[in-house]
Parts: sequence; structure tokens; C-alpha cells
Amino acid sequence: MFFHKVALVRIPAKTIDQGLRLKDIGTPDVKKAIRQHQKYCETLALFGYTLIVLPPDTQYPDSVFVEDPAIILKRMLIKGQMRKLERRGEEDAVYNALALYFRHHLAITDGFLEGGDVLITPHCLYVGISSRTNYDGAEQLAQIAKKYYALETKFIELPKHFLHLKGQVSFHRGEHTQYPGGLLMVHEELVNDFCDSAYHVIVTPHNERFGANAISDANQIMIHAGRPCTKKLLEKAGFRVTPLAMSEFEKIDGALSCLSKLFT
Ligand code: CIR
Repeated sequence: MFFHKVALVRIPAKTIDQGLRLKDIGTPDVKKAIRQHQKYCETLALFGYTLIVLPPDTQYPDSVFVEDPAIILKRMLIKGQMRKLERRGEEDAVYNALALYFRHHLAITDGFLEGGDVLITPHCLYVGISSRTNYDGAEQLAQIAKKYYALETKFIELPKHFLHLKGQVSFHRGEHTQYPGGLLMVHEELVNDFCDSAYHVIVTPHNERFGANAISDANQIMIHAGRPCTKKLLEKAGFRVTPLAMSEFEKIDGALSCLSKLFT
């Protein structure tokens, strides 16, 4: 069976209130998280995605963040290696759910690598070196990218207050916008790491947490609600912007892209 665009998601577990967090800014409300997740899924469907929906897994409070346990690199599915004991074991469920859609399969066996630290663009791979992804894991992915796809990788050392790279940057193809060659949205603090990029860069302001984490399809783009400057910048670039309430996931450091694994 072939679909044009597919999104793997997982229903939030009722244990999501025990999710990991860098600092305590409140505890997620389970019912509200489920409602916000539902809206997120509806928006993905409006963007043309066919959803694969995994059931909740109460054993893993953070299992709703399916972006992290695996990496999709073109036609290859790569099982990641989670750093935190509390999340170790999530890899199998995500990998198994996706395995039949991919022709090539590999696994990270050295060090640690989480999908939230891997940004793939047509010209280059960016890997965040974070409290979750180390150089061993990142280097193994870089070698895979080079060997199978002749793609170069750039490592980006993240400041400690950022959990994953992709919370602070996203890539958009940009056709139907002013930047058909593609564009990167980058949080102000990381902009120097992307100054040599082949793409137009939209810098999102310091005070708009997760402003740079967005999901687009042609000229439609979803962003975190309550980011007025980011919204304006994107409208100016030619996008139709859909802000989504994500408060319950933000409390445990989750952004829009963390909630799905997207592929075509
Ligand atoms: C964690 O600490 O692992 C979760 N509470 C948040 C994971 C967010 N995922 C992501 O940025 N890709």
C-alpha cells in the first residue's frame, strides 16, 4: 500500500504528566494534552497526511514524542539510541511501526542519537550535539549519510538550555512562497550556525520559544500559538499560518515536530 504523505503519531499516555522536563514550568493536564494532540492530528490530515496512529503507552510518559526514537533518511529507517533510561525502549515500537514502509534499515549502535537532534535538508544534514545526542551517535549517522547518500553533515553544539536541535530550527521547501529554493527557520540564538546555509534563513526571536519549530506543506505552515512575530514573518514570506495550542507539550519540552514522524 502506498500513500503520498504519511505521519506516524502516538496518542498521549495518561502518564504524560510524569514526562521529563529540563525545568518545572507546570505539569501537563492529561485531558488537555489529548485535545491538543487531536487538533494537531486534524491539522496534519488537512495538510494532506495519512496518519498511522499508535496507541498510548503508559509505561513511557514521553512516548507521544515519536520523533525521537528513530531517524528517517530518504528511503532508510534508522533506529536511534535514546539517552535517558526513562525513554529507552521506545525505539522498538516506533521502528516496528515504520519498518514495512522502508526498503533499507539500519540502527545506531555507537553512542546516543535522538531524532529530535537530526535536521535533514536536501543539501546537508545538521545534527545537534546535546544532552541527548553525543558525538559517537552523530558521527555514525554522518557516516551513513555520506556512504549511502553522499550527504555532508554539520554538527551543532547546543547550549544546555535547549533540549534538541529541532526545537530551534526547521526546514521548509518553500515552493509557492517567496523562497522557492527552500528556507530555514532558525531561533535567534543559533543563527551563526546556519550563516553558510544554502537556504533563505528566517530568524525567529529569542523570546518566542519553539517559534522556529514549524511544519509546512506547500504554502501552509503550522506553528506554536502565541508567537506573533514568527507568525508575521511567515505571512510576509507568503505562508498561510495555522497556530496550534501546544501548552501541555511545551511544559515537558515538546514542540510540534516532536509529535510525529513524517515521510513520503
Ligand atoms: C524528553 O525530555 O525527552 C521529552 N519530555 C521531550 C522530547 C521532545 N522531543 C523533541 O524535541 N524532539
